[in-house]
Amino acid sequence: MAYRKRTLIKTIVMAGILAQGSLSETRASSQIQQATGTPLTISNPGFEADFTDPGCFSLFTPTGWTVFDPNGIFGGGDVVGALDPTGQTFFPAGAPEGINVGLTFLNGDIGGGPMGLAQVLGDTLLADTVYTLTVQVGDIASGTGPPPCDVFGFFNLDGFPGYQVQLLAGGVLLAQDDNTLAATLVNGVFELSTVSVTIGSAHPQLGQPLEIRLINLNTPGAVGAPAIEVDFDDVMLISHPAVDVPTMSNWGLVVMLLFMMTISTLVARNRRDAMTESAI
Ligand SMILES: [Ca+2]
Ligand SMILES: [Ca+2]
Repeated sequence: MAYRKRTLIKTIVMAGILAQGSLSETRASSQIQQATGTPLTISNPGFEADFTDPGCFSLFTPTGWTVFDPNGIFGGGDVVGALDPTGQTFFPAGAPEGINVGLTFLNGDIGGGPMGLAQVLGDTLLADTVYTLTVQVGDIASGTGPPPCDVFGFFNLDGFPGYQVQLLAGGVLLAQDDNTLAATLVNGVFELSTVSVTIGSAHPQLGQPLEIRLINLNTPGAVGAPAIEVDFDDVMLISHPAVDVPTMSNWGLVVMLLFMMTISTLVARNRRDAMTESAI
């Protein structure tokens, strides 16, 4: 009798260990898939394709990008370009990637609506796929650039006009970061924005080209902190096949069911043997 009880306990413990092991493996497999997803091709993702004088900015539409301008404010004091912040007060730690960052400077139509940069990719929206878009978003600090930028004098870039990082397909928004970092960003630093979306087996935009938008919300600042510029860098879009959340699913659930069935069978057998021994 004592031997049967010890066997029952050992069996239950082993089944539990197997179930836990299966769940752990499923979880680890999912983590590896997410970490080794496929990077999608983005033209000039770090704004390094165009030359900018060291410590200075240049105004142009960065290679590979277009101007996102839904309200027609582009031009005059509303411009885009690139900045090499090396050694300047704008971003004391420099660019997050390479030496340049992309800039959106809106000082002509403050409060006149958003403007920014956009890029339509060669990849199209796929079913059963997880997309993760990451972008470094910068809140530039005030300062004066070295020659040849010194002719522009001091730039008061205190404050922050807000931003959006968007992922679209066929012009339809899939997911966005709507200014979530504004609460923690301070002048002179970049922080990482992450946008993730899971596309199921059916979606109206399947097959449509993916698009990334980096938007300056152009929200008016305060006295002394006009909130003009948002900077962007190191744009990455990763995709990987959608998998079930590794909780009580797939093999983990199967093993757990077997575990429960084993317990029920052993308990029933133990009771039957006990009744038999009692009758004897
Ligand atoms: Ca860069
Ligand atoms: Ca600022």
